[in-house]
Amino acid sequence: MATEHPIILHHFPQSPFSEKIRLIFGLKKIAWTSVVITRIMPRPDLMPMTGGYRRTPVMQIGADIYCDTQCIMRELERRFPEPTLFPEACRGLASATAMWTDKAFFQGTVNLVFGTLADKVPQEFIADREKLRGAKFDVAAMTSAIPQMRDQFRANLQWIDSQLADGRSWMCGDQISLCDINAYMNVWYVRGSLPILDQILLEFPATKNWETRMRAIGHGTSSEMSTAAALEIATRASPETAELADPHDPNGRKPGDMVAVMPDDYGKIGVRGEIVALSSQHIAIRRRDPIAGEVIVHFPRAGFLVLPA
Ligand SMILES: N[C@@H](CCC(=O)N[C@@H](CS)C(=O)NCC(=O)O)C(=O)O
Repeated sequence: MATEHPIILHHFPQSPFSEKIRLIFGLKKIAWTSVVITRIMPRPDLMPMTGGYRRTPVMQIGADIYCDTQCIMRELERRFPEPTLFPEACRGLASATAMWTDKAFFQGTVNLVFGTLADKVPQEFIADREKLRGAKFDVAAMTSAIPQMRDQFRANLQWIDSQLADGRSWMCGDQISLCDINAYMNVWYVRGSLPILDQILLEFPATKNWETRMRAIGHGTSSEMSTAAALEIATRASPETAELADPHDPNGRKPGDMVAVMPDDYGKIGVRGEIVALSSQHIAIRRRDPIAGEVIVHFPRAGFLVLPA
């Protein structure tokens, strides 16, 4: 479906979560606009749009702002249904894999990467990620835990490998799905950061071939835009999300309620706004920002808190 606003991804090249979305652009052959943001805060052109949500990536379509890869991929699937990320064989599980790949699997991968990079990790990056997590980013502790992290990474890889063991091309069968995109992020991150992946993959040849297939998908076609130009688009556009009530909301929330939405794990900055649309998997809130004007910010529900504001 064509849209009059460009599909903008705010991301940075080393971001594994952004890689998921770049691959979806490749898979669905979507033309997109790349806005490269700094790897650490501040991000003065992006925060007026998100209302303080600071994790990467963020997708922007006009004055609609999509936070978290769960939410971004659902919107991309809605606009570009082919090829689907949710084949029948794993329609529900495909989304649920994020709770494995993005949390336990990813935390182990991050510790392995930064523990191995050790004193090459810049001090400003450490300070920024300590703020993000509200906890020490203890590279020395990660370095001493490398043997444990290697064990964890291997155990997770083995799950991918046994899924592929019958010779299938993709984790759910002969069609690629979100399961592949979600799991691949961790392999991609180690591939790009450490020289040890080929050695680790020696015992997992099916996973190595799958990695090659995943990489071949590419990133589709993109053009570059500055952060300032993207903000200007949001400022001029009006949000396009229609009001949607949820008759089954277990807490009786409804459009018009004021809430604060934040992740439940890290980057826990509450974004305040008025509910516009909600469902079991999605909440959209309207904000009026002194710089960006009226925007609607979208979040997933799994892994997010919705608090009265
Ligand atoms: N659950 C989030 C996780 C995103 C995430 O943790 N991204 C990392 C970068 S890959 C991040 O936000 N780092 C801190 C930052 O960029 O400010 C998602 O799926 O989008």
